[in-house]
Amino acid sequence: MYTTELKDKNQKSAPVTTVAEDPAKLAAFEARVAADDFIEPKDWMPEAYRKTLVRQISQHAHSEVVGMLPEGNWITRAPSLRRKAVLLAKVQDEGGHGLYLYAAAETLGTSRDEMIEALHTGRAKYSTIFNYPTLTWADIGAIGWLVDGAAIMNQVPLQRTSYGPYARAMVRICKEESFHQRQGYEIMMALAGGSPEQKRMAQNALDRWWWPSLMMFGPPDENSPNTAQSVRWRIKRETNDEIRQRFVDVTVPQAEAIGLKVPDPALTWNEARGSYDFGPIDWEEFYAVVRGEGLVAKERMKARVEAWEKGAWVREAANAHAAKRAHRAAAE
Ligand code: FAQ
Repeated sequence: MYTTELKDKNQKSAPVTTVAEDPAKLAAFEARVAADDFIEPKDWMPEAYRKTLVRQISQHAHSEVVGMLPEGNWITRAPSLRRKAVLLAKVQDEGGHGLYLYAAAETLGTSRDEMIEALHTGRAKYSTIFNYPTLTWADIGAIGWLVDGAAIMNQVPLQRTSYGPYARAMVRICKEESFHQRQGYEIMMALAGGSPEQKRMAQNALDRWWWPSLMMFGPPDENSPNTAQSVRWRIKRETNDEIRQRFVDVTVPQAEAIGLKVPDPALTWNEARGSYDFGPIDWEEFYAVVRGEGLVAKERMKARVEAWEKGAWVREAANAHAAKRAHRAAAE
């Protein structure tokens, strides 16, 4: 179910093993999906649908939790009390998103412990974006603006994903992500309108985060082994390339509005399409980061595992407290 092995871009193998399903049940399931009904935990579903959901939700949940690390590094270095309070709240929100998503995956029969174990042993994926370092305060602005911006673009359609618990988790997550995006853009706005040095810092952050943000949407549709089936099952409502294009169209004017330049010499407005044409993405870099070769991949996983181990006493104390309350309630 979990793997760090990425299907090579030229490999067109089926992403999930198909098992023979009862044709009548399958037809009823597909009719419900086609009618835009939500599928709920106790409903019958094909095994491949369940596996695809667990795979995507696990990747998503881990991204939220690992995503706390690059920003967490800056909480103690935020330039003012206000910025510190906002960043602290944002990082806590990301932890909450991870929890809603782990809970959604649990309704599909995969426990949080299993998922966390898969993450810590390198078998589960998380977004490539979090394997890039946060070098300056402007990176915190760029993450909120671009990374949360990309996350919202991807997650808004997921509010209508066909699996009920995932869709409902996304409604709340999207509300919080839009605050995150705005706080990031506000940081960028302040820096871009500040001293020449601050503006350079903002431009430098945009230069480094732009292309990795476009990679967040996943491989191009023709090399995405999961998209076609996931769109058929309405797990994904749109394809990787469609959402990536929308992100570019919305974000380029935002950069221009604050006097920053998107680092893409090929970027041009295409009047006929009503969209921007943009230059080629370095997919070799994407595949390398997915394989675990990101600049700070090892550091991220070390920090995650350490946090998990150091937090063991909290989990033990919470369990002991719950057991004590249950014991008392039973005695009464
Ligand atoms: N990084 O066939 P597809 C956030 C993998 S949340 C790593 O196209 P699919 C919040 C993919 O898993 C950000 N791996 O796959 C925040 C698959 O491998 P597998 C995360 C990637 O699932 C902000 C293989 O490549 N959001 O940022 C990536 O149909 C700030 C083939 O790809 C979500 O996860 C990647 N970028 O489409 C937190 C949203 N892209 O599993 C803190 C939900 C692809 O077969 C601070 N997920 N892969 O071994 C999705 O919508 C989808 O899973 C996609 C990929 C669109 C990411």
